[in-house]
Amino acid sequence: MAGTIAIEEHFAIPSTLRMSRQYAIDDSWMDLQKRLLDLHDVRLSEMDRHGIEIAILSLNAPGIQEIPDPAEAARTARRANDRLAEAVLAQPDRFAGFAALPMQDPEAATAELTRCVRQLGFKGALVNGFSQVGSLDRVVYYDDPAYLPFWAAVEELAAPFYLHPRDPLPAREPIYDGHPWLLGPVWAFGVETATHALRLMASGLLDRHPRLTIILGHLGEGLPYNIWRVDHRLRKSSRGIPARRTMREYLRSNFYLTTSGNFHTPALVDAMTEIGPDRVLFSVDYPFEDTVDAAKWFNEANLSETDREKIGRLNAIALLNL
Ligand code: GRE
Ligand code: ZN
Repeated sequence: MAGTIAIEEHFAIPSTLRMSRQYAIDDSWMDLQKRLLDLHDVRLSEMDRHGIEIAILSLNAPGIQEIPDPAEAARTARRANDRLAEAVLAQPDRFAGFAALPMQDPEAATAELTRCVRQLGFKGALVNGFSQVGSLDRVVYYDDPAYLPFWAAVEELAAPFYLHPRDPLPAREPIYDGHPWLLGPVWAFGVETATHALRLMASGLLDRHPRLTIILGHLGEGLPYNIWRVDHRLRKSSRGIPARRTMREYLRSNFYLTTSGNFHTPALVDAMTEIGPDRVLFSVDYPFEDTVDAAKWFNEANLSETDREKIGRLNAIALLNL
């Protein structure tokens, strides 16, 4: 389809570039670097070739979340967001931005999100899972009560929060020892991110802040397929869960899912069935995925043209006020 909007599309600045190296396939690192740093030439021509009118851009992962010093995290986030603002200003009809946030310090994250939304015109934030804080082995997840004022600000700004994957720390996840092929986008990204999303839901955060919007990529990181069973077992034994509603209710009222890197129609149909066709958004995951794979699959998928227009364009326009 023409006029597609893509939601999870990444760039890098020189100081975050190396973080993507481990994810380069075979000898693609030179090319991946070029594509991550490029905010014009190849990026726009790929979009043109595949009918993508607008890309919502975000920093590469784990990005700011991997920088344990809060002051350095805040500085790097500002630098990345300023670079992104420049790119959006140069192509305001083709690009929009999601802010990178220094979640190591909830107050700094709130200030940077406010600056990005109010002054730079960004559409929300994209955060790469847990943050390392103070030292490389100390991690924090955002159901921590220290983040309640941050979430209040996110709700007040009406800014969607994209919870994007990162790998778990090896020291905390011995299940991957000796099986490095299961790390990253193959498997570990999805498990890590789905579990973080369930923590946010189960913590009661969405009862306190019912107008929060959280976006998940990769068609929901497995959650649509498993959400009934999660609630089914919670109904039998809830173990003192703080949340007042079922996890499926939160999924349907507070979440949006994108097609990034999951170009498979049965998975899309399952996501649409669980969450509804108004809460699914097209995305590629450029440059970690090939635009041609995403676009060809999406254009040919067995969907009604009404749903294709919604997922490809209209839902994003409504959610992000484009
Ligand atoms: C992503 O941003 O989702 C991503 C990476 C690295 C490899 C694959 C992938 O950051 O999908
Ligand atoms: Zn991504």
